[in-house]
Amino acid sequence: MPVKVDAQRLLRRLDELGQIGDTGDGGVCRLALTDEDKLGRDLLVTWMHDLGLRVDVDAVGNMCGTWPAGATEAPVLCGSHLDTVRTGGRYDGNLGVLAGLEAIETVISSGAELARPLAVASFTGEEGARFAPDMLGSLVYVGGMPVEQALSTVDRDGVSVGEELARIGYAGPMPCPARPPHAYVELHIEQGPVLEAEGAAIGVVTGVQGISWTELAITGQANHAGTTPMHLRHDAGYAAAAIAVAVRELCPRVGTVGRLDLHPDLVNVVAARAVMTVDLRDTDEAALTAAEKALGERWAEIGLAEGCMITARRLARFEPVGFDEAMVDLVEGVAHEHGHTTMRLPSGAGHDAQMLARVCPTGMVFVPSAGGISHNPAEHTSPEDIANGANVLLDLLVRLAQ
Ligand code: HGY
Ligand code: MN
Ligand code: MN
Repeated sequence: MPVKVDAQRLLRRLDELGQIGDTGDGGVCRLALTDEDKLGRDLLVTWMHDLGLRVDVDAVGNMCGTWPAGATEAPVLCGSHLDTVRTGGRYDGNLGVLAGLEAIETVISSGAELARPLAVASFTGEEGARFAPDMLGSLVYVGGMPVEQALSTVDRDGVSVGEELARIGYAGPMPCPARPPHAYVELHIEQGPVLEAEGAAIGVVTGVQGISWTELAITGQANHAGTTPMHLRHDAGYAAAAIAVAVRELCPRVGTVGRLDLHPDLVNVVAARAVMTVDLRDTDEAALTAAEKALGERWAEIGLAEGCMITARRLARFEPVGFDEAMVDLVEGVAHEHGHTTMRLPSGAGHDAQMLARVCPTGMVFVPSAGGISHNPAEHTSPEDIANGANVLLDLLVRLAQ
C-alpha cells in the first residue's frame, strides 16, 4: 500500500477523544457505559458518519462502521475499545479504534477498490473495570456469552449493563452474536516494557495469556481495636492481607490484588468485612489452573485459622489464546516490508482480539509503551510509533481485503 495514513489527523483525533473524561493529569476516565463513555461513542459515530460509513450498533452496544456503506459481504474488521479504566491513559483501546478509522479514511481518499469491505469496531466494556468480565462486548459479539446474560450483568452499585445501554442510547438493533468477519486485526499499545527494552518498533503478537479474576468476600467480626485480645479476633482485614501476600507468593506468571475494601474501614475497629479481587494470568493453562488451586487452598486455610467465612465469586476466566499462524506471519512480513524491527511476543493484557480469534483469522500489532506504563495517566506512545503502527495496520487491512 503506497499511501500512508495522515498521522497528524490521527493524532488530532486521539487528542480530541482524550479530552472526553480528561482527568487533568494527562489521563482519561471513561468507564464503560458512563456519560463519558457515551460522549466518546457519540464523537466516534460523528466521525464515522462524516466519513460515509454505515454505523451499526448491536444489542450489547458494540459499534461498527463499515465501508462501503452498502456492503453486505463479511468485512475485514479492525478496531478495539473506547472504554478506559478509572486511571486510564489516552492510547489503550483508543489507538486501535482511531487508527482503524484513519486507515479506512486513507483507503477511501486513495480511491482504491477492494474486493472486500472494511470495517472498524469499538467493543463495549473491554476493560471489565465496571462490568466483569473484561472483553464483555466482544465476548457477546462472537457468541461466547448470551446477550441476555451480559445485559443483566451489574456493577458494584447494582446497575445493569442493559439499564446503562438504554440510558446512554446505545442499546442497538443489531443481533448478537454477529456474523463473523472475514478477518480481524487489532492495533494496540503493548502496555508493557518488552518492545522498548528490546528496541523493537513493532510487536508481532502471537496470542494472549489466560486470565482468571475472582472476587473474595471475607466475613469476620467487628470488634474494638483496643480491647479485643488477638486470639479472639476474626479480623477480615488481616485475612485479606494474608491472602494478598499469598497471591504474591503463589501466583503464576503474574498475580494482582487490585481492589481491597474493608468495612467499616475505621482506625479503631477490627474489620468485619473485606472485599478483594485476585487477578491471575499465565500463558500456560496448566500453570494458571495450578495457581488457582493452590491459592484456593491457602485462602481456605487462612479463613479457617482466623475464623472468617470466605466466599469466592468468579468474575472472569479465559484460557490462553494463540493467534492464527498465517496472520502472525503476515503481521511480521508487513512490518519488515515497512523496514521495522520486530519481535514476537504474547500479550500480557487481555484484548478483544482474543475473542475474535474464536471466529475468524485474527492478528494483533503492538507498538511500544513508553516506560512500559499503562492503566496510568502517564501512558504514552510516541507519534512516530503511532504512525508506524497505523501504517502497518493500513497495509494489513488492504492486503486482507484484496
Ligand atoms: O485486564 C486487561 O488485561 C484488559 O485491560 N482488559
Ligand atoms: Mn485495551
Ligand atoms: Mn486496558
